[in-house]
Amino acid sequence: MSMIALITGATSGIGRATAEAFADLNYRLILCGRRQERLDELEDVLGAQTPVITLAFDVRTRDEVEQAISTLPTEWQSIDILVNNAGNAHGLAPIQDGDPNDWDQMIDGNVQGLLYVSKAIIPGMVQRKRGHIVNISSIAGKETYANGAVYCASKAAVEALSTGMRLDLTQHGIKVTNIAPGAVETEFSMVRFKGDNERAAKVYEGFKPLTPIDIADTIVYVVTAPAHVTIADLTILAGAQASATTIYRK
Ligand code: NDP
Ligand code: 8X3
Repeated sequence: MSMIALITGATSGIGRATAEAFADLNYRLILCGRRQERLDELEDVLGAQTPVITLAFDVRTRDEVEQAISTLPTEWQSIDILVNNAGNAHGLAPIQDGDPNDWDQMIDGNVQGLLYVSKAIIPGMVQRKRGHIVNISSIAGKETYANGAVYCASKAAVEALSTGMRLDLTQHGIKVTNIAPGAVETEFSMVRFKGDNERAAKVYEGFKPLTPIDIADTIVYVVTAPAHVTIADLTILAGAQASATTIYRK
């Protein structure tokens, strides 16, 4: 039987590209996000290629996460690969001007949400003694930058969780990979700047940013590595990027 992969944040950007790449491998897909119309469209398009189930839930709400995952039919419950990708930045402001609502979205979504989804899936992996968890962190989890304290803190937490999960789960036959992308052109900056198109576009001006496919290709690489190989931690930057904030623009 083909692998079963659950991807959070599959309705856009890195998650969507990963769903497409996994469909090319004929993996069975459980695709998650909040936007039902996008999930329906994904089911139509990728469902023609491979079996697809979609689950609409907000990762920040523990009951919603547990309820949604509990609806999976028995034959879909043996999840082989979990891609913890859902997340976003909200705002870019000095800490003294930060909006606590933005902080809640980042901490609850990027950290708590990742934990709630993981908790719903890891015990089954432990029982089956197999599985692979891919956590999407960020270069922001390795380097804190000005005006980004809370987003960077949320991604630093993802880095710590990846390490902690690996320490706890390797003995149960479960691999854990942390992926830290640099600047990837997705809806990320539109969300960060609350729909301000112009400001979002500026983030990617003057250099060639990473594409979601670049990250999806990396995820395929890590999940198809031989059984005796664990790719623990990968940082992927744009070619013109030397650090989170050092980008050589023309
Ligand atoms: P997008 O905004 O394009 O995609 C974000 C995805 O996360 C969407 O599918 C969205 O779905 C989902 N999502 C966000 N919040 C929630 C929530 N509360 N509950 C459920 N789903 C949620 O951004 P990216 O593809 O760029 O981001 C994917 C991941 O990559 C994020 O964790 C981000 O932090 C990380 N990352 C991004 C980088 C970049 O430069 N773009 C660089 C490094 C890391 P929906 O709205 O339908 O719920
Ligand atoms: C997204 C990359 O550098 O904009 O995590 O924070 S960055």
